Amino acid sequence: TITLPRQYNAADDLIGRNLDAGRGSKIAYIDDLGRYSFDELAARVNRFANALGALGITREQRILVCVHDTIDFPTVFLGAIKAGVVPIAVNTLLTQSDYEYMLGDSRARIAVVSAPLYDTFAPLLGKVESLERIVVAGGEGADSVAGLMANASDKFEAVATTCDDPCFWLYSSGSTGAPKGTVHIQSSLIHTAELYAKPILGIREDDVVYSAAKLFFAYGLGNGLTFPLSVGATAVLMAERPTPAAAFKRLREHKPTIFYGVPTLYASMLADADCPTRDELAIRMCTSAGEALPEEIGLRWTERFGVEILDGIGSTEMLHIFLSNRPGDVHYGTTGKPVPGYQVRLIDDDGNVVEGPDEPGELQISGPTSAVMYWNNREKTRATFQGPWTRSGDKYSRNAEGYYVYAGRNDDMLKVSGIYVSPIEVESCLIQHPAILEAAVVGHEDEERLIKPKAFIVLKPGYNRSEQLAAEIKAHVKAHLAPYKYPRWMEFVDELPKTATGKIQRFKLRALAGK
Ligand code: 3SK
Repeated sequence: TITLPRQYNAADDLIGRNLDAGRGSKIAYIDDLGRYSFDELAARVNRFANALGALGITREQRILVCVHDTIDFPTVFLGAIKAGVVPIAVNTLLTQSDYEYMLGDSRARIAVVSAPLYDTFAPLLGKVESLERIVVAGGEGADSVAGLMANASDKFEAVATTCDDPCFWLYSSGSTGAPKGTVHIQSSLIHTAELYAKPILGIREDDVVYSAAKLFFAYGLGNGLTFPLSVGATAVLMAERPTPAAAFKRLREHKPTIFYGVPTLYASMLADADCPTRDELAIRMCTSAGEALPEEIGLRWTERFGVEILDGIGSTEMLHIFLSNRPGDVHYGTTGKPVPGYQVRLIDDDGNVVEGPDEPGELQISGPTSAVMYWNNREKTRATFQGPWTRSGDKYSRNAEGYYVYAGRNDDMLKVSGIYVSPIEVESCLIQHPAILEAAVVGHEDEERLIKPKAFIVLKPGYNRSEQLAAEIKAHVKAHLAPYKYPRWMEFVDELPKTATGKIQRFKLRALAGK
């Protein structure tokens, strides 16, 4: 690991190192509306830090950041950190009630939200006690990011935080209970670059990077913010949904050299008729995380583009990737080996360390980027952060050659396109539909061997099974939960398999579902 000075401000470091290296006029970011040099980024960050001061937001207070991938994201996120204010980056795809919970839990004083999300947040002003103001990113006027920055100075002395001070939060979800505010400290960001991005990915100043995973995810935050800033590379930001067409456009137009994706996107890009040829692109390295990359997708990608995908695993709690394949040593179908600087171990059901090959155990990680706690949640903090070890909830085995192989979750959580989905949350939504008596949701593999939710439904008497009813039920879930959570398949059954005490036997449903 690296040694940081006691007084350390992550935003000051990530911006300042580029100015000190004479890269002020080099392009730091390209978004859908423009190109921004490191000098411009530094000025924006300082203006936003000053604007927070003008709003009376002070050190250690929190702001919620629900912002699409545009220049406003690094501006707001780093501006807050530079001011010692703690930004909480949240998923832009969630529902009003999700945001209401997060605002109440965090007691964020302001929410900075992209213009298209304003209507979702507006009713929460006056409803969530701590929320004083909504600031619009990408808008105009007094309550926009641009408006607040217009009269603010572009000079700002970084707040003298220590390397152990709170820096930012991300919300992490579990199979039960509310999402947990995962508190990261100032030293964590740069450690992810020093341990993973530089030595494993080999990121360099002359790289142009493009992450299909958004900045509000821990994976995207490293990919599109920490890593490029750590070496002075250029990052391409894209506000829209990461469809194959949107990704092809950026890959063709900006010729990134590093592409960070997730398995679902790699699969759909390969299946798309407009998939570029090798000569159209400049990618030299690709990464995958979020869910295990099926071997077949990795092989097909490498065959088409002549470039390896480094499959790895990280977590919101560990901030970025701690187990990864290496360039020139990619074993598709495995998640590779531990990233130096992290220790991993597998723990069996009796609490013993698994020594032998091919034996499953829970993956636990120790390393300098671990979050320090879940905010306001002692019970779950104690269950996850155990001394130097952080429990992942993932089951893994290690093969005879030392490569780690994913073996499912310890809980019932599903990873859908790289995002956690709680089957229990989907079930609770399903049973609010008037036709449904009981519901159970499990993971089911699609034709690309990627997991999506499948629902088993028992209808109330008087309702008939039909395609139309299935479509209505899917629409009901999409309307009430973040849309990626809806069950892609629906099977009507007479009853659900249960234990003598009435607990749903998900393993039986998983077998029925085909995985
Ligand atoms: O999903 C992952 O594997 C991941 C990777 C990097 C950072 C965060 C996460 C959750």
